Amino acid sequence: MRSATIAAAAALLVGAAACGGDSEPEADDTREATLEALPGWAEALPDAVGSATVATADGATAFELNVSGLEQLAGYTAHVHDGTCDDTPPGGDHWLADPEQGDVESNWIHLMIETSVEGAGNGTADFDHVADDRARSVVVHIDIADSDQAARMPSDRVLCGDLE
Ligand SMILES: [Cu+2]
Repeated sequence: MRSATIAAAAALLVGAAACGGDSEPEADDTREATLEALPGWAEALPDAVGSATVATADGATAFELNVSGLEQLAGYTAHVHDGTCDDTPPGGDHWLADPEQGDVESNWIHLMIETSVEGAGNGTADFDHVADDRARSVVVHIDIADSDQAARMPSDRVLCGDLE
């Protein structure tokens, strides 16, 4: 009986391989966020806005960000976060692909941009993670070391937008 069981299992494996090993594709999902300046920054940068797209397909995620009205020639980092913009702090913590791996860069969906002389910037990045429904917002942080203005602000969190 035991060998019959093994033979059946082997047949299943061969069957899976014959179809290329494909499982059902996960549902593709595109979510967007409209980013607005957070308290403190809204007064300093009255025209600051942004938009972000988080698109999952085929087990991967594409992250796209556009910003304007920010400080000129400044460095910013954007992450997908796990809270909403009404949380404290806005956006909560980093979304983590595998929460057990902890808060490390390889576990994030993020990108870095440098603004133009007009204070605008954009970027795209692709990840092997699938942004699931724990991904709830996009937060843009300024690199405080780059900015006198940032050093006077209560937080490095400049923009936040909920993913919808
Ligand atoms: Cu962040």
